[in-house]
Amino acid sequence: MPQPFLCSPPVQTALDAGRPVVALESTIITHGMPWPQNVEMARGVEGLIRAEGPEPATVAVLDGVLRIGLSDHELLALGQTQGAMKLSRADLPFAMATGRTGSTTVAATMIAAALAGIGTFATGGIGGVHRGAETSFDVSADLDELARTPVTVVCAGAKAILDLKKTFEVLETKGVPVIGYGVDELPSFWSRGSGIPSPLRLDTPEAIADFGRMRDALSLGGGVLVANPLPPELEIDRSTVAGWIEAALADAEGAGTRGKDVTPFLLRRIFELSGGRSLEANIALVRSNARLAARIAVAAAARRE
Ligand code: PSU
Ligand code: MN
Repeated sequence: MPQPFLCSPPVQTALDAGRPVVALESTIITHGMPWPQNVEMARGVEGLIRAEGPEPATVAVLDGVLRIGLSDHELLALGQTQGAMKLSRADLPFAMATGRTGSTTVAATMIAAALAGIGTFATGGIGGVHRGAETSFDVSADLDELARTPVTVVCAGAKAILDLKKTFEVLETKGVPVIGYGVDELPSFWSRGSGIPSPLRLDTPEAIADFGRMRDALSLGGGVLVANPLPPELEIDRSTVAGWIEAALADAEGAGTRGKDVTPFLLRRIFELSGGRSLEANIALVRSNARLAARIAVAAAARRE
């Protein structure tokens, strides 16, 4: 069996030279944001990472090939694709074996990054324990992936549509370190606070790189979650967000939304209810996470030299 993935030429060159690379997910492009803001966001984020030094590597499955790093043309095409699959650990190899096109969630992007030797990954918010999980059992595969795959994931916390307390309890049980970046309270995606204390706190990219090295030295395996609050000028008040979430959850219930469709449905509904404000905040937080991930990747590469 040949190598099951294909790196773009710039990503391959960077990896061969030992230069830093930052992985990016693509579910946010196909299922998390509307066209054309999705492609604008994806291009902007790649540019920000390059400006910090590392090479960006957006991950997706195109016609059955697991691609690590997309050309601008491919990014544009993916952003306009209707009916792309949303791929996690279970269905990534299914899409590859059957020649399908799909975007990768946090879990599947971590798998791809680890395969290619990329240690840092930026996203918006991870999946987690859904509200009502005590009856629906809806818990994102992202949490198990963080427990098993050695990649540092920079996010703005878990999406506030989830049960955040349960989400962070599960991460603690699984031994996933959760680091508040420069803050004592975890962010909740659209807002800087959540009422949940940061289990750990670090204040610089260098300190995060040092922490990663210590984990490597102990052969702990598994990932690290860095929770980076969005810029204060774009955060949305938690009580305002709470109102949109209540309404969106009621609509999802009414529409009988289940499983993989829940997260995209809620994000779309909240976008409508917020008059686009949630999208503006979402783009700002992804950009901020990309910049931080780039700096962590640079610090980690400097420590390997
Ligand atoms: N963050 C966003 N938009 C998204 C997602 C995260 O701002 O669309 C995606 C991520 O890819 C995450 C996925 O892995 O939602 C979680 O989906 P689920 O809850 O079905 O596991
Ligand atoms: Mn789910």
